[in-house]
Amino acid sequence: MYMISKSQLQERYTYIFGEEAQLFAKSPGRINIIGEHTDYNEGFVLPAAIDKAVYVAVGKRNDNRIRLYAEDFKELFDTSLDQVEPSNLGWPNYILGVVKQMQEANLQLAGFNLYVDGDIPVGAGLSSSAALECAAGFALNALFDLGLDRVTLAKMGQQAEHEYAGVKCGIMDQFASILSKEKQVIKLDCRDLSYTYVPLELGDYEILLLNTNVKHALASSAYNDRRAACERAVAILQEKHPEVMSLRDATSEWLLQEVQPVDAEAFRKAQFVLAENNRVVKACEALAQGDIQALGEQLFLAHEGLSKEYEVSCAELDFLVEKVKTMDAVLGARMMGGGFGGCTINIVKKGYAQQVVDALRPAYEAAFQLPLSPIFVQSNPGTALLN
Ligand code: GAF
Repeated sequence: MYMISKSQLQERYTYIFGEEAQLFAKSPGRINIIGEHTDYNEGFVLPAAIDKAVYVAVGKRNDNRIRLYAEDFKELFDTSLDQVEPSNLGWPNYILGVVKQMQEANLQLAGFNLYVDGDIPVGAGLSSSAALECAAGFALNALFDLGLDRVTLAKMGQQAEHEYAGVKCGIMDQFASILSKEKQVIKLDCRDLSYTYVPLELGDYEILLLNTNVKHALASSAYNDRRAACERAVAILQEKHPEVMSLRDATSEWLLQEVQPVDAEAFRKAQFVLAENNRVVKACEALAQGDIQALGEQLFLAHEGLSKEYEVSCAELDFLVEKVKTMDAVLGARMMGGGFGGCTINIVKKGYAQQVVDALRPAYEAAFQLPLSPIFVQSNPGTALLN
């Protein structure tokens, strides 16, 4: 069941561009059970696509123009294939960045129109930007018969984010959007992109997201700073251990001996990454054994690390995680995604979600003068064409 139907997309596309769209695609947002800031350190992540998505409608043009329309902004953007460059408007960059990747791979594109709509709350940490990159890439791949596989499209989306949005992200979000399967989480090894699907079976529990409605303007630069700190730690380790290619190769002892005396900040960040990778492994074991309590404990521990060591949380996220620790109906919670705002992910006893929200809301809204928005999500398959 699609939130935005193909006929709605066709109607809007025709209204905007004056002719019919040829193809429609949908690419979902994602949750991540555990494993934050591990992807760009060649570690593990455990994401799943959700039932909220970006939808695109595309059609070929007879000239070399690229015309894009975003329903959220009611904005039209126009350029040509030989002038693909970052735009000040922001949103076109997620599409243009992917087009640039295709051009750099010498793929044959022609002019096209692309219409975007979606129902992923922006700024909630549910990867609406990765979903847009994947939806656009997937649709253009089909429209121009480019023959790209899903992993290549995920990598192009990631590169678009680096070059056109300025965020040096890992591969998790694009990978989850494009490769997810219903009722499964992906255990992805970001070192070699090998992956397995793990059934998301939570027994008497379910996932509840709590959106803080905080969007920090400096989130991208803080994100890039964290990545830089991890890279510093690797560079220090390499002086004595040249075989170290990423924090995946590091040991706690080496971090203590080599990095701590030289760069205390890089040490703390790297230490978090090593611990977070171990938590993903433990969480997968807990999930496989149906031990949801043990899974929940790993989430609480992850939040502690993200907040105190990695320093990517904020007062609003900390508040929500602290409060649910005292609730019997919640087995685990943590901030999710890059951080500095967005959502917490909570493992809540079925039938108790509303009670949890009602218990948190007055205190949250009084403390921060922001609404608290629950988001109920189901795991969903990845990117697909709409038939
Ligand atoms: C953002 C990034 F895009 C991901 O690559 C990942 O690093 C995540 O933050 C943190 O785990 O969503």
